[in-house]
Amino acid sequence: MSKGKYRKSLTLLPVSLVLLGCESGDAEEQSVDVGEAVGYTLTGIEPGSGTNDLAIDMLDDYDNLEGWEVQGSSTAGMVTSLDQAIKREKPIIVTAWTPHWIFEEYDLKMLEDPKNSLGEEEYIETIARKGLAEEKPNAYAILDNFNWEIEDIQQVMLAAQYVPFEEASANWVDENRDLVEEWTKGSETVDGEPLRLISTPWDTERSSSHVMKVVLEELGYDVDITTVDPVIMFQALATGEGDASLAAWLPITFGSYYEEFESQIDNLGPNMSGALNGLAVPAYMDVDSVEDLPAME
Ligand code: PBE
Repeated sequence: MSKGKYRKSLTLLPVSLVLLGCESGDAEEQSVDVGEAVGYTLTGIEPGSGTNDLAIDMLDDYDNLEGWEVQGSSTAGMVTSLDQAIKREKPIIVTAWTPHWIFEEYDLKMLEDPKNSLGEEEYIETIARKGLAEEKPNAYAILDNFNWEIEDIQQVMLAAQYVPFEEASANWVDENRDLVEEWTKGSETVDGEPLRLISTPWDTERSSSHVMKVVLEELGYDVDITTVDPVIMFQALATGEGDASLAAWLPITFGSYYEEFESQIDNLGPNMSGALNGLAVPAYMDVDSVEDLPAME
């Protein structure tokens, strides 16, 4: 972190606290300040999302987080709080995940999580309703072939900061014909056959769903994207209301839903690897691990 910048904010503290800080040493002084400055609160996202739920469970995994809270709101709210904190060079701890454009936009670091509460590397997997393979083998094969890299999804996510997802996805498909052909090779065209993709309300899933919509519509499908909460996504496939989803973060984020619905859905395997949930902080903060966060006094 930049010590100079942090010191500037220290001058606002009562003199006694500053003196106390000097006596107790730099690291401790700063880390106690971090807890107080963030109100012993992690800035979360949508209640009911995998990331937010995992962060709540995390509080029980670490002794130093006893009494801390997760303030859930929305992903947009988390990003706004992060942006405001960074503009003022204030400490903030957010629940975050990669891939996400905030890591391109801001200088952030993901805190080490030695207990793996928010998980290790995850896969984003493709799941479908039972029966899709038999009823729409052509579409099923394309969904099954769909596989891309973090760099690919990030291109769509970044572009979609400036243009709608429809446009960002269409451009990406145009620029990545070789890869798209690997997914679609040998497939037949159809005449307006409907296909219902179920997705969740995050940019990672908006990107994958819209890219798949472009790819399938070029082949004559009529693709509808329905965006729902994670648990509803699993229910929609289990009941057959939806055809497929590209949005299953596994094995951790949606692990409990997956266990519940595993026997009622079809898993086509990962479409991307290297996703990760974690706590992120601005790089200027002097904290590297969840274990560095100060316990409440
Ligand atoms: N996420 C992005 C979602 C899944 C995709 C990690 C924020 C969640 O936590 O449910």
